[in-house]
Amino acid sequence: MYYYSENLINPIVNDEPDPSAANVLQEGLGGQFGEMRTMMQYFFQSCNFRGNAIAYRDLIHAVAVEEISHVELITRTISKLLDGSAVAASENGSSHGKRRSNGAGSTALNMAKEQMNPHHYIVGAQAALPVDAAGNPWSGSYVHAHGNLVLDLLDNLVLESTGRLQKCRIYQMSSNKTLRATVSFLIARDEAHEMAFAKALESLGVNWGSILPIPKFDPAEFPEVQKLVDAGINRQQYHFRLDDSQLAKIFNGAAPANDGTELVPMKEPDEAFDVPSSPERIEEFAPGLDAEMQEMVDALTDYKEKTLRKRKTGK
Ligand code: MN3
Repeated sequence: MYYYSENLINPIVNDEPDPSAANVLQEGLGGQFGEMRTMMQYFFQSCNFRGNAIAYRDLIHAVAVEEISHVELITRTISKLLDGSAVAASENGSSHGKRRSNGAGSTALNMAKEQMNPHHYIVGAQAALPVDAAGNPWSGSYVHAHGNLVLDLLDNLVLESTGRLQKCRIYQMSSNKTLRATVSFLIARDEAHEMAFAKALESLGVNWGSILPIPKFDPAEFPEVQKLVDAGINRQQYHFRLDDSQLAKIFNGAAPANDGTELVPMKEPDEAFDVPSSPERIEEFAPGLDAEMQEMVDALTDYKEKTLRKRKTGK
């Protein structure tokens, strides 16, 4: 079973809408080495696990559960970068100005035609899609669950290293703070996951020497990542379980980066962050409630708020 807590694993930072930045970030969500693949690959590997090497299964499962929150974080980041981009463009062009209605003759979504992926406006309502940066739909064929423990761990290390490499490239494509905050967090966490799978292989006889992490870079060129590394999140792994996990049997001691750092197993991250709410988008008919339906929604919201207040205060 799974339980949910309405928190983000990292905050989404405010900046201007940027549809091009949103589009390159799609590679990190629905690309061949993106978060949707890591989530599904580790999930299938842990569900299909055979034999009694439970600590290895628990380690793979721990990362699978964390990847769900990465999918959530990057999806919301892409949506944040898209949200309001059509209104911003039409205000800049000053041919339309502010509007509350999308009446006949309106070209509120005029800018969508010129975007890298107009599906962000036609199919989604200025929101993320399960596709890569070239618009290809995510595919289950990306998922590798070989049934062979060593091969699965090697495959996972390649996946994390490639994901981290691609995110370092995406970081250099935009200085937008919304994009950089999320990408930097994912670069730091990919490093932790490289350590997790490398440590598991180390426990089976591998000596990594000095090849990890992949890629290596000058921290001064990635200041947002360095801040997270200084806070130690690139050496932590969480298991997110209400019952017990054997994660710490493998994820402990010297990091396989062999740089003098230690691995830190944890139940959950030290901090959790608010999930931002998304405004209505009249030009996208989202959520598309008319006055009558809105009244019913308001009544329900009122009811819910009143019930919650009653439960808390007894009044
Ligand atoms: Mn991830």
